[in-house]
Amino acid sequence: MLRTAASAATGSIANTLAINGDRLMQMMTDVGAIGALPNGGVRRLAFSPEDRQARQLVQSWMETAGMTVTIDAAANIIGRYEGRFPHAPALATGSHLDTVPNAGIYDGTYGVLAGVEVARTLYEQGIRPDHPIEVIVFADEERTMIGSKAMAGKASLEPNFYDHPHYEPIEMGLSFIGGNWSQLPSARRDTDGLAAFVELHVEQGPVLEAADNPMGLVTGIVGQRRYLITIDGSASHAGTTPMPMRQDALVAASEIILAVNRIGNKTGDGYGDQVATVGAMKLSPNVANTIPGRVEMTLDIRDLSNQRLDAMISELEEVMGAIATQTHTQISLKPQLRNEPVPVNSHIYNAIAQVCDQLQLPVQPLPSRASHDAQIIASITDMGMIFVPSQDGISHSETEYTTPEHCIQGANILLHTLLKLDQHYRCPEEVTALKKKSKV
Ligand code: HGY
Ligand code: MN
Ligand code: MN
Repeated sequence: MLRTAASAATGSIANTLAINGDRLMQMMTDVGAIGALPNGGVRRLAFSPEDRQARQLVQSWMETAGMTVTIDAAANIIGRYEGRFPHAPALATGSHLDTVPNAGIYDGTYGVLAGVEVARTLYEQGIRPDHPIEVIVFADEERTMIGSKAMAGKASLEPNFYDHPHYEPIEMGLSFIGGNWSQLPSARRDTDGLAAFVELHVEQGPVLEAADNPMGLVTGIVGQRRYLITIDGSASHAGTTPMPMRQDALVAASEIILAVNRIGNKTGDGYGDQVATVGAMKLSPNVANTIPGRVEMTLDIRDLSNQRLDAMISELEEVMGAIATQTHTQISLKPQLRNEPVPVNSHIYNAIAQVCDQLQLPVQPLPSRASHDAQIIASITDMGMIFVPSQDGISHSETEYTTPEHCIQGANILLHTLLKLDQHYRCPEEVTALKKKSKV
């Protein structure tokens, strides 16, 4: 017998409905084994065979959870659990399965699998919400965010925008996991197809643990800008080239890295929350007895304020101009990614807070200093985020860890938040039906 979400969400919420915690943690272990590294970490780069394998496994679990599964042109997997009103906008959740080169098993994967477990719980309990519930696996969150950007209609349609010395062309990557570059614009969703998007994620930072491990009520997501910095000097003999005659690209790069660090550490005048990182570098020809002629390196800056991000970039451009003159090199800055800082929607924030209160879980409001697909999807629908604590605040590392208890608590918060939002957003058909009834 199918029950409506309203009937499932009434009564004392704390002891009615709960996800199957053992099954969630088993799914985490199974996906964590795909791309497992000898050091206990995981490598599941976007568009890799491991990425494809994990996606296929999750798709099979979605089908077991009574969901229909589609893949859009941006290779986003969309699992859909039908509601009572099939034409109503969907309540969506999800995250990503791709990882950084040396990752833990929680970043992204946890939010995807918790969403699948929520749908399976509703399916097994015979609960049919008013709205369809969708679980989305976004393509390539860690580098280009092309999945969520295409869904929000914000992806660059220039393939070379995604070019990077370490990765294959975007067209190949997408088709390897079921996408289709030539149809990319078709991945865009119109705003009335989604009622809300709620992402569940590990905090990846130290704040919740320092506050004795409450659940995280995310207030907003920082803005992020990522660039490829290229420095061109002149590769010449390390023995015969006098120091004053050198155009050493690595010396210029080192000066830039120290300037980035200085800007990241600025305080006063509103500064203090920003971060700035050079995380990857490739130099050539990269041999002991030749002066480096070229350096390519990444720049990643983040802050809750766009004005401060603008100011940081203009300060850095000025400094790079001076370094180029001083070192007789050419320096260029190519934008690779830009995410706007976004606040969460207050009614979703309040729904999460009410559910935590009803489940008697302590909470802590905090901004997300990591980027997430949620901040891209925020441009086409209402958005909220739930965090669970990260042990030692570590992520993007093999020592990333969140306790099973926190994982299960977070998934139950997601379950009940979606049921609460199911009541919050009225379905158009339901409103029509109610109106008709009242006319009788
Ligand atoms: O970079 C980030 O914040 C995310 O992990 N992709
Ligand atoms: Mn993530
Ligand atoms: Mn990440």
